[in-house]
Amino acid sequence: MRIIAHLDMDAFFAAVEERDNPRLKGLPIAVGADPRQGQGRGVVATANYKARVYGLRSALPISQAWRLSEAARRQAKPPVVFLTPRFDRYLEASVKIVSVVRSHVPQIERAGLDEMYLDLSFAGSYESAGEVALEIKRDIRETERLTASIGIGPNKLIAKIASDMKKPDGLTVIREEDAERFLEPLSVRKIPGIGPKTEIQLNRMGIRTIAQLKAVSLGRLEEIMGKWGRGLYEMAQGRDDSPVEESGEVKSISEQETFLEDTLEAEFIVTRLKEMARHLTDRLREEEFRGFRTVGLVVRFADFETKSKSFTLKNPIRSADEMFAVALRLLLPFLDRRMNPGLKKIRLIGLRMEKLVKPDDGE
Ligand code: TTP
Ligand code: MG
Repeated sequence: MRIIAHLDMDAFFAAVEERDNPRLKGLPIAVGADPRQGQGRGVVATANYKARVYGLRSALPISQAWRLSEAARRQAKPPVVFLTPRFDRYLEASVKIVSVVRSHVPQIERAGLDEMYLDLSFAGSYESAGEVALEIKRDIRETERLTASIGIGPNKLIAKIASDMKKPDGLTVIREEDAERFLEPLSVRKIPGIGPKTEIQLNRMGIRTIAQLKAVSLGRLEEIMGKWGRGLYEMAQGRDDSPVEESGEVKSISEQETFLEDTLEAEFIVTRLKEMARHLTDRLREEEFRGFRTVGLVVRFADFETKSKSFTLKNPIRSADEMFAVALRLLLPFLDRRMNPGLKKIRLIGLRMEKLVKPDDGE
């Protein structure tokens, strides 16, 4: 019998900020782009639970977040404290949380900066697994002063959905025999991989809940979803055999920046690119990779048209300078008519490292 847990930190970036700065205690907080009195661009990375009461959430445009905060202020409620992200702090916290969890569980799989899967099969029963989860939660609270929510189930799918049920600071245990009934009333959107577009597509066919999805035949799902149909069919029944495995945990590391103003000023953009390369290679070292072989660049123009390019090298890149050199070659055509015939201004650039090389990978 497998017993799997999914652990996800609560309002992660905001929680780290609140912990690090006692003056923020109890206030609504949003971490993300600078709101600039409502003129800011970019989005909210995350909001703490106090700010979520005002309607703030991840990916909300920062200008809207500002308006929600101002509306609260007019009702004599505390306005939102807006903070810019400090990724190095979140990464540091993430590394520590992983080591706390490892001291309780031998087999874990990191699934992001603030989430991971744990194989708790060794506990032998759902009761014992629940106790292990409570110990882990307590340990994280005591050593890191942060709260996590944990879901437990017969596989990664159920565990992942369960961890989201009682946020923040929750623990939800779904036994194998209860898994199908647990899923049935939930929105199809709860299934990892079903995003807004697929949700709309399914809704149009009258499929809103997982129970309704379950009633669709495999053949029909394959017709609608193509290759993904089978996976979806399995998940609708609550089945997921994928193992908790460490390998390939982090596939890429990326960063993006929305400029304060759309611009085509080469010197400015190149300087930002250089800074991002430096920052990314720092993260590479902190994540203990030896290097990477693919550089990816995303350019979003003022009209939101978005282009991406990547370049893969034979030998791993290790330094910021090497990364910058490759990134610059990818960027330059977007600054002139080669890849930007209308000479449109640029709104955002993103830089990504892929094909990450681990210390134990042979060359
Ligand atoms: P999540 O776990 O999705 O969100 P959260 O931890 O802030 O809140 P919850 O309690 O609901 O789990 O993401 C983890 C971190 O990743 C989050 O703190 C900020 C970052 N993030 C973004 O930068 N942009 C996004 O759109 C999302 C969803 C998250
Ligand atoms: Mg989280």
